[in-house]
Amino acid sequence: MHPSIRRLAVAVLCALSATLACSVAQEPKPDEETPAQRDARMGWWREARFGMFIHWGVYSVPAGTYDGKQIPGIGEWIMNRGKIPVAEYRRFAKQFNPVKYDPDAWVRLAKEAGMKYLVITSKHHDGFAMFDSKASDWNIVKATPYGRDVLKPLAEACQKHGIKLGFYYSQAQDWNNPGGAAAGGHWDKAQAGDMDEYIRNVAAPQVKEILSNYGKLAILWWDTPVDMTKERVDMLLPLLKLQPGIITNNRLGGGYRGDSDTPEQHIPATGMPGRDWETCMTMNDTWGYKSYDDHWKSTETLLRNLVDIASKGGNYLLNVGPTSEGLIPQPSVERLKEVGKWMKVNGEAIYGTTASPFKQLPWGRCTKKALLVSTKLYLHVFTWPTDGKLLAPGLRSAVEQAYLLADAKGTPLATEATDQGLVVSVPAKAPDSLSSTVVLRLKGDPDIEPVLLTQKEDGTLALPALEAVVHGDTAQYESGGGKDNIGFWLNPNDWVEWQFKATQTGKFDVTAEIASQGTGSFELRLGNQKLKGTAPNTGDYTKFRKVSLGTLEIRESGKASLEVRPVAAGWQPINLKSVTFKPAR
Ligand code: FHN
Repeated sequence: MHPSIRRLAVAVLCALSATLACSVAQEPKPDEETPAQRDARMGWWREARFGMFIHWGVYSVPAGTYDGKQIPGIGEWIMNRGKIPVAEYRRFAKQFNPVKYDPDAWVRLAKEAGMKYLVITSKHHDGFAMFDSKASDWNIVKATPYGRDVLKPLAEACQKHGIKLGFYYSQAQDWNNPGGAAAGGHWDKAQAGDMDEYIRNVAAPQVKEILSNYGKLAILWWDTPVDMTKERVDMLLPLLKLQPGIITNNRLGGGYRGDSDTPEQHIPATGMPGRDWETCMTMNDTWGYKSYDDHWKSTETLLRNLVDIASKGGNYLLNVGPTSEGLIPQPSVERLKEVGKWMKVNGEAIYGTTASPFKQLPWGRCTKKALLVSTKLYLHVFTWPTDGKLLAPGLRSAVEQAYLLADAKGTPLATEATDQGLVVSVPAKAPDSLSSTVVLRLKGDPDIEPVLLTQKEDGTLALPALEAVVHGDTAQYESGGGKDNIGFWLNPNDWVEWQFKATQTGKFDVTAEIASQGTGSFELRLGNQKLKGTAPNTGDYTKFRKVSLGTLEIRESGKASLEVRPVAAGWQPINLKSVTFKPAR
């Protein structure tokens, strides 16, 4: 099924089950909350912007290897991927003895990195509780030589160092407790059982335990809501009342949207306007420890991800996967310390900031902070200008102050208002090769004139999906996982438009990059000219083909707009990556 259609179906089902759930589920929030109450509840989380994810469990013992073979995939899934029988997997617990576990050091590391909260797997899909549980003996106290609850001292360390604590809990997927493997498939009859009973007798009591026994909890992080009907959700949702003010994500299921959306391993190109969101990401390729995964992201990548996410209004939940001895891998420690060094100087440009008012910046990113009568823009410069001139494109506001965040003295930088926008004169050398911050304090709200796309010197005009203005209900810009296109284009009344500044007139050959599983027709409109097009059936919504659409004439210089509109009759969705004009030969 086309992914867009599947998503629509899921959305419809979710909406439907959310409506039905009203009569059953007692969602304590956000229905009963005013927007101001919600803002107050989410306040610390929006301020924080950066948190630590910890995937830790029995899977750190095999650490990616079972029966002498390296098991492909993420480390915490080894039981499932290796189809390890329950009794055999349970033997790994006998070797789980994290004698080097130092929760205080973990929390100090998170704090040193500039993180404000952490979320640890209290129970992952292998069903192993990292806490003392009365609901199942498959827990760290009863099944390991270590014999102690690891969450308790972590909660204490968080409390001591002022770090908010969250628990991850896999509510629907449990490969050890009978009935919990329904969602992920069985491979051992020991897993057989009834999922409702599993939720009633294991998941719900355990959620009650983690919400009751560790003091103030900031976050409950659900995961993989497979087969979570509203009846099952109803067994868990009321428990949240045990922790007033708790923040939950969107992965409980049953139509419950929670407080935050959770893009995983990617950063949405245009953020998620109107929603709180948090990208969770690994530092290498696995969440749970794998002894041979050395595919570490560089500090530069991690740091720029953090900046990128903040510039789109989201949080970054960055993962570490400790070993079975209780150590956070050294490459993670090093990177976190380096990020922390940067945060010491530049943290002001991350914490409590909101999304960039610029659509795109060729040299980096921007974050924003509204003050009483002024606004601070933080220009995060990844590519330092070689000519010492940094252009904030289209910025028309009066500048009260401009300086480098790394300059403790706050030496003023010269600024100049130009046709293109505000130009800041910066020193020849970047203060930080990873990302340097230029602060602009503006009078009032930023006044930014949108910068129009324009033709290249040879007359070529490139109109990429990211720059399109989308009109309608379903069509939207999609990115990540090889996508960079307008997709989800189910409604033939939706249309897209590019505004551009024509500098060269004449006739142009027009092409478009399209992926589709049908041959829907559409129309390009430029002023009163129209051009018909038919999508190629590329067989896959991620396989794009360039199609020639014919010729259009740019008749005069200046502002213009190109529209792409479906032809309603027989419309079949297309994914549109770009439209290009090239001077006709
Ligand atoms: O299956 C899990 C995975 O192991 C990991 O915990 C991630 C983290 O977001 N969540 C699930 C996949 O979405």
